[in-house]
Amino acid sequence: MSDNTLLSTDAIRERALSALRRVGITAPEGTGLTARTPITGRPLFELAATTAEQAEQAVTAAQTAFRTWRTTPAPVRGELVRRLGDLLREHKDDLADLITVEVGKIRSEALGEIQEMIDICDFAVGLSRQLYGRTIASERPGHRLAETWHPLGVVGVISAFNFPAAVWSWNTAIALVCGDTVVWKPSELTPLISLACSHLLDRAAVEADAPREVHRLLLGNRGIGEKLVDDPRVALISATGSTRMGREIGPRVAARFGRSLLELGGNNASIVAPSADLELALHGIVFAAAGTAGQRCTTLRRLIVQRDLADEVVDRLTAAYRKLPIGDPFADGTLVGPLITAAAAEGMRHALARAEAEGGKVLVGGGRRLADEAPDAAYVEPALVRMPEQTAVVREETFAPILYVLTYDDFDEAIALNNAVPQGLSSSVFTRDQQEAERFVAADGSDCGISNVNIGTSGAEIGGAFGGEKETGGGRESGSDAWRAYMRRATTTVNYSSRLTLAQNVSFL
Ligand code: UN1
Repeated sequence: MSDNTLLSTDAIRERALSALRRVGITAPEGTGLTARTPITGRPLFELAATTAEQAEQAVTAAQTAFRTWRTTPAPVRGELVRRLGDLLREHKDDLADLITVEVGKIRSEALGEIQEMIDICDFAVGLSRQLYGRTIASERPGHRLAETWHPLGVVGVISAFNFPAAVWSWNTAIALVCGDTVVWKPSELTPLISLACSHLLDRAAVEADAPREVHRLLLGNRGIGEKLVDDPRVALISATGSTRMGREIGPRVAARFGRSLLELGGNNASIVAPSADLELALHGIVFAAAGTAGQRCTTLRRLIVQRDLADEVVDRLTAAYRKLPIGDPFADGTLVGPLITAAAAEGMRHALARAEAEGGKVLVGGGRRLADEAPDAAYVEPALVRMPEQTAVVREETFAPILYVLTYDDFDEAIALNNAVPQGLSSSVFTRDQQEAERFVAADGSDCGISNVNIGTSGAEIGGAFGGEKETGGGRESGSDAWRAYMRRATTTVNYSSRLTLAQNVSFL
């Protein structure tokens, strides 16, 4: 397999500019923030960073808009999200281009990310007529007991580089139909797609006759994010990123009694049991481990294979890894694009060295590609590493394509290994044994927020709640009833009789 030729930085810049233009944004200007592309590792443009004063004003504007938005009927709020979904459909190719430019995702995965946004908009529009509360049987005659879900306030969304648009839309589409307003601080590595998403939502607001201040974008570094985290006017901080980041944000938000929804690191495993359909399993494993160059929070990082199968699985995976086309994410046929930064590649090298020191053997991968063509970019070969046991490096999340292979003898041991890491996002089992499948998803099976059977760990649909346990932070976003985190619940008791009856049979006077 040969690496394909890369586009030049000038060609990439032109591609980004024309995508921005079609979305409705003229050439970015200002200073303070640099947009880059991992395809060549080079800078593209300078952009204006949001000042501390502007961030303050953005929260004020969102708070003011909340006062009218919270009483706008939810199905009318849904119309704004419906219009956003229409615009996302119209500009799907343009947005996917920007994601490839800034994140280095291959075309199919970049389009998939936009599809995920369209899907969540559809979901949120339906939800705008389904924000149900319960009526509860009252113990008192002539009383009605009910719960009502009300809008919460300003939601601060802090998102990561790897799903720069989809994670924003999971939060924003749901928050908007719930009657909240949103202030968004994206990763400083992805300002262009953030500008494009924000601009499309502005357009949707104008067209749907909604206040534009329901959404504000803050472009900048960590300091801007911290302002949002510490602002008592921000009712909920929904943050996606590393466990390290979550450890800082969680206590700061809690200290002011704000709410937080944390979506942090994963260290996802798949078990391969003797009855597995190996062809299917291998396909699922390679996508989950090497897809998106290992930069999903759901990326498969640990493979737990029954000992008798291990050699065959490892041989077939090694062969598949050798054939992975690595290179220009815009080129047809590429499956593995670049890592986001040189620092990410350095992190990968460091983890591989540690794995070897801890007794591991790198079976394939780990090398650098395209170093001459793009010295500032970080193209790496996905690595497969056989480990003697679940050592310290295996228990950490390295945000790069490293798959550690471990073996097990009996199924209980496999489940124990799956759970013996600090993170708890995603997990899966490949088996055709129904008892094993059911045990894996049972209460004493996988301890993760996502547990799959006969598919990999990544690529969740938006219809389910997304998130995980332990150091993954416990938050749930996206589908199912994740919307409840974006609303406040009021319990209401109405006495429609002419007697005052006290609960619990209490008598007074
Ligand atoms: C993330 O990596 O932050 O399940 C989100 C998946 C995608 C979302 C990943 N739907 O892999």
